[in-house]
Amino acid sequence: MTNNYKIIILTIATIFGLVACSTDKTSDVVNDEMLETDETDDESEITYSGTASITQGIAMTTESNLFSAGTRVAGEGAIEASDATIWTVPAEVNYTDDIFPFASDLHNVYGNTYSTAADAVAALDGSDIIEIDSEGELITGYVFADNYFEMYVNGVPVGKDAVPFTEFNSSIVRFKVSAPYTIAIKLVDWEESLGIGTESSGGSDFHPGDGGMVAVFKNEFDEVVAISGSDWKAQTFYTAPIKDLSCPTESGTIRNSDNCDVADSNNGSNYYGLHWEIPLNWYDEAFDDSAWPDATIYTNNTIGVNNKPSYTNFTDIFDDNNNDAVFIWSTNVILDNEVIVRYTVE
Ligand SMILES: [Ca+2]
Ligand SMILES: [Ca+2]
Ligand SMILES: [Ca+2]
Ligand SMILES: [Ca+2]
Repeated sequence: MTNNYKIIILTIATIFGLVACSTDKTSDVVNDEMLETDETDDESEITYSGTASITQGIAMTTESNLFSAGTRVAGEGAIEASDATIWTVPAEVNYTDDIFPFASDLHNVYGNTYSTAADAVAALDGSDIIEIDSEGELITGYVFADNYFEMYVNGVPVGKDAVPFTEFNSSIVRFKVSAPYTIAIKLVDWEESLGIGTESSGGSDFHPGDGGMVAVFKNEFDEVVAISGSDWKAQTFYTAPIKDLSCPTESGTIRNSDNCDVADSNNGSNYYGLHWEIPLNWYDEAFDDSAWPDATIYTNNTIGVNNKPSYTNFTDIFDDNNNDAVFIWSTNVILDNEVIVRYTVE
């Protein structure tokens, strides 16, 4: 049950601004302007009918670039919400944690690029295989994620994406496990303007990028045992940019921003972000995801993969006529930037 309530958005920027102005004895003009701005903010009570913590504006950069070879800068930031909680944007990840293994390459212009999945698998020496159950089946997973993934099976890390942002890449994970087992993946649609979910694109400084993930899992007989689809669960934990806080709605566990504006702009510095806490044991087999929304499916055209060799080289895997894996995400593939998907293989 969600209660409607009113919050007064007093931005961190305004607080800092007032502090700065109160110590600035030389600029009465600026002081007057700031006070007027403050009055305006006080009057603008904004109706937000959801459970998220709300941030406004661009985060403080805490990591300038996780992957300096990449085309777009994959930074990380921290930002304080109106309820004084602090959030890592676009997501807390294990990219620099050596204990969390990298997935192997299907196609990665900074690593190995293969023309076929068979070539990519043939190049592996077995040291990549994560053993969850010693007597388990060898499962090979093929993943394309826009932009970044971290995958667990029964709570065990089995692979993280080699490229956090761009260029687009695709990956292989291999693990030994006994059914039933649960696949849980953290997905991040990375951002250039930290905290507001945007990137520079098409002449606009603040273009809301999109996400999307497709995955296929096969056993050692090359039989498909799981594909991404609407029978997966998907929940969002970070939604941005939000231009109007009265736009997003919640119904039960559904965090809906489908009616929110996604148009490009050249001034996103006051946009909002919505943040929800991720359950501590989200990757465990025992985590109860039954109340989570089903994944929403998206076409290849919507995700825009038809010109990307990291996808098109492997359509025999991702677009199998008999077992067509489809792109999944939460309900909003543009505004939802940190999404967790889960699926149990019986
Ligand atoms: Ca990637
Ligand atoms: Ca996005
Ligand atoms: Ca993206
Ligand atoms: Ca497909």
